[in-house]
Amino acid sequence: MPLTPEALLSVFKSIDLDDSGTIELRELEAFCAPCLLGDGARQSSAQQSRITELFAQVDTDGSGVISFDEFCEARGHPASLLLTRTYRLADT
Ligand SMILES: [Ca+2]
Repeated sequence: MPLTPEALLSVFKSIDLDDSGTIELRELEAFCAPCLLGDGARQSSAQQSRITELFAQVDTDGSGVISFDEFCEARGHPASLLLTRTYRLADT
């Protein structure tokens, strides 16, 4: 089921823990970690670097934060597999 802009905004806000209107790397890490790992598992350096890589690819203007526009554009991007998975989780 395609995500509506409202649903995307809802996911965005759920990642933006400090309600700053942008997603920082640490917020993406905090959001993705439970999706990648089982409860209580430690984040491996490989998973850490995967999240960092994903963040850099979504942050297309290199500002160091992900704006809502960038977040929306990440849909369908080959690098957004991780985000797609999190979208699906957020969808259910
Ligand atoms: Ca934020």
